[in-house]
Formats: sequence, C-alpha cells, structure tokens
Amino acid sequence: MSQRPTNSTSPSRYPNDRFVPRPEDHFTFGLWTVGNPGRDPFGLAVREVMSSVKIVRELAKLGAYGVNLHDEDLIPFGSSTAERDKIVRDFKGALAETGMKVPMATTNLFSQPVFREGAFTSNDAAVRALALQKTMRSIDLGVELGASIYVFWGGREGLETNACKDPRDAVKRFREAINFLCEYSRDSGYDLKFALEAKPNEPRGDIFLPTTGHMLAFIYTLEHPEMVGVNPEVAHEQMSGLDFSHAVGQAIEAGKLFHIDLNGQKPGRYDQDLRFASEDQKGAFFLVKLLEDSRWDGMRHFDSHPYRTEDEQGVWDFAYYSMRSYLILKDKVARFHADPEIKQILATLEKRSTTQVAGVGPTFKYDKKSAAALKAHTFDTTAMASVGYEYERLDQLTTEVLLGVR
Ligand code: GCO
Ligand code: MN
Ligand code: MN
Repeated sequence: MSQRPTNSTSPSRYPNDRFVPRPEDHFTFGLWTVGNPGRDPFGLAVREVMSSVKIVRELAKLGAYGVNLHDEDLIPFGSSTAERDKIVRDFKGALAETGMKVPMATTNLFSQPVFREGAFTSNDAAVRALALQKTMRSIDLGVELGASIYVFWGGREGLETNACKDPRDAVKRFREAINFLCEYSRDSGYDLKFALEAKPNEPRGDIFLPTTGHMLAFIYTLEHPEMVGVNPEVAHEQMSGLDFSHAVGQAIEAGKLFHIDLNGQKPGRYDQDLRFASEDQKGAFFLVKLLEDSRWDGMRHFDSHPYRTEDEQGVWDFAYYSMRSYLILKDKVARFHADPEIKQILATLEKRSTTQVAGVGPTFKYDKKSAAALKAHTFDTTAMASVGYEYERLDQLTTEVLLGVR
C-alpha cells in the first residue's frame, strides 16, 4: 500500500497522517452544509450565519477542492443587480485567492412561500413560469462560477393529498421543465450536464420521482437524455429502505452518475443528513469501494449537516472528519483487495463465473447454434447445488477488515 504524504499545513487539531485530505481528492461541500446554522422544525438557529467567503477560506485550509451552491446560498432572494454583482465579485475573489472551485450549482425552488405547492409541477402556471425564470438565472450564475454540473432536487415537487394532482400531470410538467432548460443551456452555449436528485418525501408528504431508479427511467423520456443523469443521495435512498450502492451501481453502469451526495442516515427516520460514514459504516465502505473500483471521476460531494449541538469548531471538525472517513474507507478498500484470503475466495468465484457449459458462455449472446446446444444439454443440478459460495467467510473477512483486525 502506498504511503500517502502527510500535509504539513494540516491544522494541529487533526492527525497529521496519511488520511489528510488534499484538493486532488476532489472533496466538495455545499455552502448550505457547513453553513447550516442548526435551525430545525422545533428550534431556532444555534450558530451564526457564516459568509460564503469565510466558508471558502476555511474549507480550503482543510484540504477541500471546492464548494457547491444554490442561488440563494450566495445571493439572498430579491437582491438587486448591484448587490448581486458585489456578492459575486467578493466570492470570486475568495475562489481566486484559495484556488477553490465551484463544480456544481443548483436552484433553491423550495424555501420561498411562492413555491409552497410545487415549482415545475405546480398547479399554477405562473409559479411554473417563475420556477423556469429562477432556474435560468441560477444556471447563468453557476456557469459564471465555473460549474459543469447542475443539480435538480425538487424539494416541493410533491403533495400531501392525491386529490390535488394527477401524478401523470406532475411527471409531464417536470419533463416539460427539464426539456425547456436543456434547450436553454444548449442555446446559451453552455457545456452543462443536469443531475436529477430523488427523495421519497420531506418536506412534502410524498415527492414525485421518489428514487434514483424512477429518475433513471424518466431520463430516457427526455428530448436530450444524453445531457441528463442522476445525483443520488445516501440518506434519500435509505429513507426508501433501499441499498444505496445498488442505485449508484446501476447509475454508473448506465453512464448516468453525474454527481453524488454523500452523507449518513439511520434506517426509518426523517432525512437526517448526518456526517458521511457516521452511520452504517459497512454501507459506506461498499459505496467507496464501488466509486473507487469503477474509477468514477466525479466530485466526492458532502450533502450533510453538522450536529445541532456544535459550535463553529464543531462545524470544521464535521467537515474534516467527512473527508477523513472517506480516505480511511478508501484505505480499507485497498486492504480488502490485498487480503490473501479474500483474494482466494474472489478468485474461486471468478473461476466459477467464467467456466463454459456445453461450449456456451460465460457471457450469453443469442445465436441459433449455442441456443440449440444449451437446450439439449443435461445439467447435473444436484452437483451444481451442492457447492456453497463461502459468503459467510467472505463477509466475516470483510467485517474484520472494517473492524481493523486485518
Ligand atoms: C435534502 C437535499 C438537499 C439537496 C440540495 C440540492 O437534504 O433534502 O439533499 O440538500 O441536495 O438542496 O438541491
Ligand atoms: Mn442532497
Ligand atoms: Mn438529504
């Protein structure tokens, strides 16, 4: 295993070892994540609102690559053009000073009261038009800041009562909006890809297109499916009770993983947006394994919030540990692959998966001759069924790698 160079600029609070995050690791944070002041449905903010410039500077010190933002994270709703321009100038100054990037941008279509009934899927055509206008302006801002990925999370695109809307209309309207905005982006000469983020509920009782699988199916009904992929979030898939790395795997296999939201979640809860790998470390391990094994080249983006218990130092601890945990899990993946006993089990499996039967296989593509040979073949199913797969041992070895005894 190659020794990672330590970072002499690492703040003394944190261990100066081979898990020190660096810009080349491509870790990014939403401004809204570390910037979250801890407000929740039951309580007021517990931390000061931090300026975007400060967030950029602090994250740069910790070794992050960049920040991502909603339009309103940077520019308060209703700002004048002069105010906007000053904010953007200062923010760009902080980016230039630190070398931080803005790889992704998105629109806030959920906070303002006007979007209470939905944005792209609203029953009010004026609201749908406003949502398009806000998104076009926000796309311009994202591109100006250098973003190449544009995320769509339809926070209010849902309902509480099915009496108000036919779900077919919701999907049609959402399609119309994405088609419109794809054309807008192309027409503006932008080199932008769209990433759709699913969530089953919260803040609406139910949200349309609730899982990454729904989003993937939807994409192929668009006018420019090549421009559109997904932005799966750990917590959101787990809210539906699904295995996150399966959704991500399907997206990668389809060439549709354009972005990812890393965080942590306990089963059966509201959207907790906890620190990455603070929960379900095994799930987090298999996710990192998938991303690393597939050499996925996107940003390792954290969409999570520090515990409400924390003061400002706790926020930076949260950010640092998010990145550190990813690097530790990446190291565990290398250990998994290097482990002689794991290797031996996987080699046996590989052999089993690549043997030919009746001159056919191990991959199956139809032709008359092999179909006939296969139809005529007699399988010894008793012998085939008698050999187990050694997965108890494989899982135990994996668990021991994770628990640090291998
Ligand atoms: C959530 C969502 C949001 C979106 C973000 C991008 O936690 O419910 O993940 O955080 O990702 O708003 O639009
Ligand atoms: Mn998210
Ligand atoms: Mn979330």
